[in-house]
Amino acid sequence: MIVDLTAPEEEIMARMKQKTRYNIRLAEKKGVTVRVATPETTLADLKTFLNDRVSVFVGQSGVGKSSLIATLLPGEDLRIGALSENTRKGKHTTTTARLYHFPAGGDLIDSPGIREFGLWHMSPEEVMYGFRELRDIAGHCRFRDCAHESEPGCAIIEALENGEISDERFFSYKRILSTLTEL
Ligand SMILES: Nc1nc2c(ncn2[C@@H]2O[C@H](COP(=O)(O)OP(=O)(O)OP(=O)(O)O)[C@@H](O)[C@H]2O)c(=O)[nH]1
Ligand SMILES: [Mg+2]
Ligand SMILES: [Zn+2]
Repeated sequence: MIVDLTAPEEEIMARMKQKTRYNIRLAEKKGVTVRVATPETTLADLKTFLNDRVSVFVGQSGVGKSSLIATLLPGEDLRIGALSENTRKGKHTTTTARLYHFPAGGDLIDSPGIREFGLWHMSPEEVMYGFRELRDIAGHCRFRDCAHESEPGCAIIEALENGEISDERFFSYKRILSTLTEL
């Protein structure tokens, strides 16, 4: 069950990466039923669907997976997270998957939100690789493991000060790096 209570189903499907759609078809071939929960989905629909089977809620951080489970299972104490003030996205409140039992039958797994760009497995070096002009300049930093923060002999900081690289690109790089270390 894909949970995204922010948009209609067609829009959610259209927003998905091709690889995600491919994986969904693969899962369906193996007998997994994939459904999308949207603002139109009623609690009654949901209860009927979840009854007598093992389900897992997946969806971006902050779409309300844990909130839905808290509504379905009022006795359970789930962590619900506020959205980030800046991005209006979730802050990866649920960090591990957990299975809940319905008294009337059926199990439901709450899972940590998937990261929007699927970058969580990347190292800082791999992120830097995507920023060609930064990558070339970083090769000239004095220290090989330079974090380009305030190290002496940092070629990136020098290039920023000279205007050789744009602040925008550098901050974009920094922002992606910070999402990798959120957890
Ligand atoms: N307005 C509104 N806010 C909601 C709804 N569902 C959840 N929220 C809010 O959205 C925020 C995130 O909810 P969570 O349930 O923690 O989201 P999640 O999908 O479990 O997020 P992760 O655990 O980070 O993957 C909280 O501030 C909730 O109060 C909803 O239907 N409407
Ligand atoms: Mg959660
Ligand atoms: Zn540097």
